[in-house]
Amino acid sequence: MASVAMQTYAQRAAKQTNPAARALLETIERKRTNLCVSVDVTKQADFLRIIDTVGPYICLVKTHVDVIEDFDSSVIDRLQELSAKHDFLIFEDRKFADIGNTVALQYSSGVYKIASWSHITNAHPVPGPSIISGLSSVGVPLGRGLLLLAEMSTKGSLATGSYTEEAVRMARANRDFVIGFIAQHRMDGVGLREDESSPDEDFLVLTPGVGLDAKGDAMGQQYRTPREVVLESGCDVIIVGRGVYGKDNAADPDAVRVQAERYRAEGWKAYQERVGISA
Ligand code: S5P
Repeated sequence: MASVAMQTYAQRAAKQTNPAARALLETIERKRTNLCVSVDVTKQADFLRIIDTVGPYICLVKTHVDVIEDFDSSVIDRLQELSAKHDFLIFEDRKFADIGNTVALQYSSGVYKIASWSHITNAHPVPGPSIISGLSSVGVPLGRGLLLLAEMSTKGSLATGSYTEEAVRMARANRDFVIGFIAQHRMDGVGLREDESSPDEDFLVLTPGVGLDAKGDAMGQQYRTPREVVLESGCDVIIVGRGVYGKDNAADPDAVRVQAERYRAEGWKAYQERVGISA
């Protein structure tokens, strides 16, 4: 069998046992898009309008639900309607980072009840494996998936070297719930000790810090192109925020649609080149 990076999304979907990972890969294949749009805006009307506009071009929407100032539970109902209408999954970018007991409460309860609507969420590995036990006690019965932040896109990130390797080891030990990573590169075989043989593993790599027109922002963000991310670094999903909806939250839907189509096309072309499918 070819290395994971050379396999198609459909081939990889068939081997996934976690329901969220399988659904994401199947959606990517069905819609021919590896674009995830990150919708970081503060008004629910802007949030829902942008998602309705980009919906046809994405496999996944990434949310920071706690930045919505006028949040109420109807936002979640509308988000779920849009997810069904446009056939995409939902990823709340919560970046959990506490002890198991606390993260289980933050994931299941509070104002947002993230586990009840978000197919995928993520966590920093910094507390060690107990963060996965806490989150999986809530997420596994619901068929959810977890991504570990193995690397970050920001200048001066501390998530490098042995920290990244330990994150991959933690994921390997929790294959039922950890479906992959937020990272800048493929993680196949990372962190294997000399006496360990290379396992047959397929972790998804979702990658933020993607932009076609800028190299970064004024607060340490760094951008690479879809081609660098998918073709050169072997990542599976490109996560794009401001590159799609701009700095102006009220951006004209036509302009947002054009950018979503553009990132979708670039991401898909890079994938086709990677696996050797002619366009
Ligand atoms: O390393 C990271 C991890 C994440 S999840 N770097 C990131 O930028 N992110 C998130 O991706 C960040 O929280 C934001 O929601 C999105 C990038 O947004 P953009 O507007 O810079 O594309």
